[in-house]
Amino acid sequence: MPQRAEQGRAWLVLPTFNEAANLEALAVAALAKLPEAATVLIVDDASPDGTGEIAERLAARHDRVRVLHRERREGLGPAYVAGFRRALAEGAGLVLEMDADFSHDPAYLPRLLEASERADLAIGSRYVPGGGVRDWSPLRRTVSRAGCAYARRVLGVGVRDLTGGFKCFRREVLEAIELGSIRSRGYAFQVEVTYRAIRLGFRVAEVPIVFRDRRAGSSKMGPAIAFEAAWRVPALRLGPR
Ligand SMILES: Nc1nc2c(ncn2[C@@H]2O[C@H](COP(=O)(O)OP(=O)(O)OP(=O)(O)O)[C@@H](O)[C@H]2O)c(=O)[nH]1
Ligand SMILES: [Mg+2]
Repeated sequence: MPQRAEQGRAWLVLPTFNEAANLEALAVAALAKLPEAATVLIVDDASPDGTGEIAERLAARHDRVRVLHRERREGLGPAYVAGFRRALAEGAGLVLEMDADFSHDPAYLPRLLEASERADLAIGSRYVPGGGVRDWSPLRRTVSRAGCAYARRVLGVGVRDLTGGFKCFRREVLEAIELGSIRSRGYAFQVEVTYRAIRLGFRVAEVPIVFRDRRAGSSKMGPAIAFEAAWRVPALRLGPR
């Protein structure tokens, strides 16, 4: 079956900045849930807490783990673009992305892979029946929900969880969305890639997930990232296509 072959050529891209307390356990848990031949690519932006060294140790121990070290912290968007390019260059058939802090449970990885048999882009979604958020304060929940509703409305799309970062792309999607012209750095990046995929006519499926607060370490989310998303979302409509 061609799809099985594609799942074997799955690459999981894990962006990290100061995830020393989470990375090893997360990478091991993810490897256990992925097909045997899948690859895990850690993209570390020179974390000062030693995450890069942990990634190197993992790569030395597991031949399915690779590391891409970047010199400077540039935000999630550029880290993902670099990771996606590497995965495509190495022949990935499916490319997955997730946070490296246990907010995204590796147990959902098989469901995303399965959904990508029917869809070009499968999204782990907090805002479809069966999905949800644990641990967050009422304020953070409201901000997230309102952000998603705002983006949906402004962009006129039906996808419910536009800001989430737990996804599985078929290779063709990443080849088509012109990674080089993406300027978003924070959450806006997640909105931008999904919106481009929709505009190009790719099939998008939402898979319910329960999102939890990060297990350890500190958040990189701040007002600058939320502000970027707020002004960039309307601009996406005027984007390349
Ligand atoms: N390579 C790289 N990874 C990043 C950067 N910023 C965030 N990340 C990673 O992207 C993922 C999501 O970032 P988080 O810090 O969890 O941001 P968040 O999910 O908005 O915030 P919390 O919910 O509080 O955890 C995590 O794996 C981070 O380590 C960055 O500038 N470069
Ligand atoms: Mg997080």
